[in-house]
Amino acid sequence: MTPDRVFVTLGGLAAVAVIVWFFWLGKRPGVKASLTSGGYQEAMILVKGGYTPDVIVVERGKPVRLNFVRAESALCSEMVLLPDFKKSARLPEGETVPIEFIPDKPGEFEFQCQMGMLRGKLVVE
Ligand SMILES: [Cu+2]
Repeated sequence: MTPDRVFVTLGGLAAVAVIVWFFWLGKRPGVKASLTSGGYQEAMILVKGGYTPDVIVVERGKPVRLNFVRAESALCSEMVLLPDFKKSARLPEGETVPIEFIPDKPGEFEFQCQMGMLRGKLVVE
């Protein structure tokens, strides 16, 4: 291997390491739900090839309203499930579908499509 090949190889490895760190290991801070006049902690979640944002932070004990907006027709995202809160909803394309519940225990709870391919997380503090 010539020195420039070694350099390119190391550069490539470094890039892979950064990508792995960013996507799998890096701690994403999440988006804090905003408190609205009705006393709900609300967040808008875009459903399109995934959930955006995919980490929502809320406070324990206060009612939460997650507004899912599905902007695609892919079957995969037709339903959203929050198994820990026994909630699920069908998401018609283009409509805003609120899911309301009270997070009564701290922790991290996943929400997902019915096949578990799209995933997001609710962090209760
Ligand atoms: Cu799916």
